[in-house]
Amino acid sequence: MKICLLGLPSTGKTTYLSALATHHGAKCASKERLPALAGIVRKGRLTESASSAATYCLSIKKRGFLYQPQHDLEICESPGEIFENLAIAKSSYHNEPMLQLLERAGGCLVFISDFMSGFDDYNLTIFKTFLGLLVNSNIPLAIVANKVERGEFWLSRHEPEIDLFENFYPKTTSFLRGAIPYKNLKFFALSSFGVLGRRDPRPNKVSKSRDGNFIEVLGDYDRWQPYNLLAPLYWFCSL
Ligand SMILES: Nc1nc2c(ncn2[C@@H]2O[C@H](COP(=O)(O)OP(=O)(O)OP(=O)(O)O)[C@@H](O)[C@H]2O)c(=O)[nH]1
Ligand SMILES: [Mg+2]
Repeated sequence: MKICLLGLPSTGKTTYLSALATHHGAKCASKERLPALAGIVRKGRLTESASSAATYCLSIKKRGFLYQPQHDLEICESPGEIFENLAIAKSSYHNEPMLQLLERAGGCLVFISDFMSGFDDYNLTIFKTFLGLLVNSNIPLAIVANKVERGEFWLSRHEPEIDLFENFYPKTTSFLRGAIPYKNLKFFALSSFGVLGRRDPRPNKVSKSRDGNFIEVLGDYDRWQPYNLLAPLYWFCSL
């Protein structure tokens, strides 16, 4: 199954793939192998924003049951600019790279990492254009609140749909609920960095200044416990 990984620049898409590669391994014969990305987070490297989409393969099996089929996923990371472009260019003609990316897609994973009032209209515009481009309106959409290890969002991780999306982006949330069949829309909370421990909910991250920019990288590698990495992927496989 092909899954498109979408979101604005710096929402943590490549870091997510790197966390998946490190924590869950991957095996697949074709395309770029996900393990190529393992180590990016560990080294605190700033990931380059790619100019074109890159595809990685991952096989997953749900643990804890006697028999579970294996699912082979092709995760296709889109450069943030392609998603960002939806805010300004509304026609299919101006969104050709997005249309190509969506071909054969069995699901879309959309990352949102900033929850600030004032961005509801911006997100609404993006999602209106995006849904207009979807030829197959039955594609399942997992809307993911990323970087939720942050203190102000950590408690919202149990009910991200209500406490994050509905709270910060009410118009966007209600638009999505109205436009997408209930069974094809789900909201998740995720953090590739996680917190320091079960009894230590401090975010496992440090802030650094790089090339004049302020960035956040993983803090303590030995205590690295990402939060909810696989949940959206399991959901796609269960539909
Ligand atoms: N706090 C926090 N920061 C994160 C997390 N995941 C990624 N980041 C940081 O977010 C920044 C952007 O991460 P990327 O993975 O490069 O983002 P991207 O979505 O791939 O960006 P583009 O490829 O440019 O679209 C980096 O500084 C990461 O260290 C997370 O779970 N928590
Ligand atoms: Mg990236």
